[in-house]
Amino acid sequence: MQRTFIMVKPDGVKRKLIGEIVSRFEQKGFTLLQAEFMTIDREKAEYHYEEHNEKPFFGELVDFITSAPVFAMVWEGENIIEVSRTMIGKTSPTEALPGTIRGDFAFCKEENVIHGSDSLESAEREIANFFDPLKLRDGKADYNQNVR
Ligand code: RTP
Ligand code: MG
Repeated sequence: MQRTFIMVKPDGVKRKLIGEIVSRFEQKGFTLLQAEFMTIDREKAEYHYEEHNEKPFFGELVDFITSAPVFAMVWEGENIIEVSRTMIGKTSPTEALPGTIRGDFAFCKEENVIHGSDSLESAEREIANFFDPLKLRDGKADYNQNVR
């Protein structure tokens, strides 16, 4: 069982896509462990996107993600890191396929609705950046309701 960090970005919150996104993850059988609206400070945002800190778009990326509240979540499920990246779709709207979240809702690369961790290491690191891992809900009680 894996955990991952999923975040509805400021554009997704403004466009009222939280319900749609939570619904897709629930329908897939994944379990929500933690969720919170938060306005990210620059320090947390720069740490979150640290791998991009040399890129020309880094400043604008941090400006955008700190510009308005995000809806941050921790989800759990089998192979959820890889599966959630598939559900989210490619970074650019010109490549994100219909049926993926970005394919269905995003129309620009800089504001693409949702973030999902891309590896076990980044999931652990990102969850710890935004939540106290010791306070995560135990989702076990939900699992017998999953359709498999
Ligand atoms: P994310 O981390 O937000 O889930 O997105 P991702 O893995 O699909 O893409 P990543 O390569 O990690 O890039 C992080 C975010 O930076 C913005 N970006 N802008 N202007 C550009 O060329 C450019 N390239 C990337 C995107 O908003 C991307 O989601
Ligand atoms: Mg990324």
